[in-house]
Amino acid sequence: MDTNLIIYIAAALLIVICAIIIIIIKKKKNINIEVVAKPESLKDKLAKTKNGLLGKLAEIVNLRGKVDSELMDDLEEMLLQADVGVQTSYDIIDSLKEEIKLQQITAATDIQKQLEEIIRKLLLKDYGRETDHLQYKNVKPFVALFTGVNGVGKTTTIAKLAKRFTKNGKSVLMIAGDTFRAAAIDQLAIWAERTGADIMKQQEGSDPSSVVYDGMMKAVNKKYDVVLIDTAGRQHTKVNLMNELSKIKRTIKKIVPDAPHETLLVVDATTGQNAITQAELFNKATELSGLVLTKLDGTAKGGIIIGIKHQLDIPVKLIGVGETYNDLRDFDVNEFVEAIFE
Ligand SMILES: Nc1nc2c(ncn2[C@@H]2O[C@H](COP(=O)(O)OP(=O)(O)O)[C@@H](O)[C@H]2O)c(=O)[nH]1
Ligand SMILES: [Mg+2]
Repeated sequence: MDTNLIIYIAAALLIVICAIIIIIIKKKKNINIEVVAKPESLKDKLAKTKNGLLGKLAEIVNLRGKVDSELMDDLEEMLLQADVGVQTSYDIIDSLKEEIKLQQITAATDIQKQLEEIIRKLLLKDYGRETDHLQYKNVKPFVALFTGVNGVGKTTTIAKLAKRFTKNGKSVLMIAGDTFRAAAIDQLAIWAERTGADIMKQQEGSDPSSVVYDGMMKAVNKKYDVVLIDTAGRQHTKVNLMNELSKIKRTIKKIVPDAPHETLLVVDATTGQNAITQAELFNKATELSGLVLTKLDGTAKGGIIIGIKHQLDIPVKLIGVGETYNDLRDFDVNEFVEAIFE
């Protein structure tokens, strides 16, 4: 055969093979692309709280013009309305007065930067430089127990968290410990399917500790990375709540002695100071390791974050700022302060 012809055929074959390889790579890439909406910035999500604080601040500063006791009273009222909490608001105003004296500030317009720094310092003092994220490193299975009253966002938070873990290649088992209503079990099962997690469930009305036991056994035997336990929100009395939560915890510990690694109370930020009351009640019933503050997107009461650790000494670990998977964020002091003040 003519050597030229052989070269032509070889070149043509090479082009065809390259084209096939490119098509295969492109197809694979397409499959792997996950369609996730671009996360909105925290600033957008916290717009209502920001307006409640900064919008109000601008009004007050314009009205008063100079630094005096009336300005201070207005600022304290503003913090209280944003649900910062009585003691924390008082402490912030106290620090502000000191700063004003120290730096000899006379114009009300210079207050904003001072207030921002005081709140940042207060939060950094409460939280340390490191943010208090979930303690899931170096433990397997990582076990997180979710508690909280009805409708605060426990099941949704579990779904968002499950998605975060499965996206990173971790195996997740959800346990349907809310056996109070059949709908609660079904809701969790749907989320498990959507997020690529597995679920352990029993029928409505069964003992929560029994399903927790089965789930924990499965998690250990099948070597799951993460276990997320849902619980019922409705409890008739404090005594019931206390008994049920301690029984669930004892059951978990029978199988994994150092678990649960996180006992999280989910609270709805829109309920303001009521969230603090719930945290106090639950913390008495069972030792909490952290809080999840949900629905911060829909409220001007986001100032509650500023006061909560100060008042209760329980850190906010996660914040919920909407209903999509992207809307569960680790709580970060600097990111929060910047979202509110800039
Ligand atoms: N806007 C908003 N809605 C949320 C958030 N978290 C939960 N929800 C909604 O709150 C409602 C109750 O949530 P669910 O998880 O069923 O509460 P549970 O009873 O504590 O399990 C649902 O409609 C959720 O979509 C959040 O961070 N922002
Ligand atoms: Mg639920």
